[in-house]
Amino acid sequence: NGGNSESRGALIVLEGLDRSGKTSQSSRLLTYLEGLGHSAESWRFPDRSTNVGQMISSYLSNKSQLDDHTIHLLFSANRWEKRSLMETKLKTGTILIVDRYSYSGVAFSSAKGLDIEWCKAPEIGLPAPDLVVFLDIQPEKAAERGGYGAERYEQLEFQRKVAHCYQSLHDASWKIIDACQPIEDIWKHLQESIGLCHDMSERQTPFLPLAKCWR
Ligand code: NYM
Repeated sequence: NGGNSESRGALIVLEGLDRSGKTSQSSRLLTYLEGLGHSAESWRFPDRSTNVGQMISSYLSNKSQLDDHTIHLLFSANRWEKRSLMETKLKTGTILIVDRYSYSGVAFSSAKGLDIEWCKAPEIGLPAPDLVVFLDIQPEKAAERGGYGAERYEQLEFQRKVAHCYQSLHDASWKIIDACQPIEDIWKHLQESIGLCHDMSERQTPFLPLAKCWR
């Protein structure tokens, strides 16, 4: 029912540590949803194509230094600058598959020691996901996967802290998939989770904003 303005699109978020397999699963999901005749798009945060995104990219590749609070707010600003487009797409029936969202923002910054409530605050009011899928992998296993790149945060010790922070973020609504399974099994579980969400995208209710109480 692509482009059908009668029903809104679903906002599907994929979260997980670096090297947990989010990117391959999102592109597979996109192909799958398009194959079913849906209007769907695959997005990722940070979106490095904007001015803010370029500042983030430069920070991640160690070309610039920024205060931890400053970079946190830039990651958030990078989502806010895409908000109206995100909402337009959802309202006009496009399913958005988003590789990382507010939860990455909070998990990575609070892993540095920033206060978790302070980290959540700038995310309040962004569209709330209909489904959050967490690709669960032990930091040690992720590190074995072809090694990390040279970007900031891609270190085992830090990823352990991020894993711990993700633990305190997720609630019962998250779909947690063991990311150490064979790739076909991960895909099967992801498809099942999408099945649940599919009904939701047929509904005409507007999406909710992330509320103050989000975990
Ligand atoms: N990251 C990503 C954050 O620290 N905060 C955020 O809000 C987001 C969206 O950026 N290590 C971190 C997680 C990743 C890094 O992401 C770049 P990717 O998915 O490797 O492009």
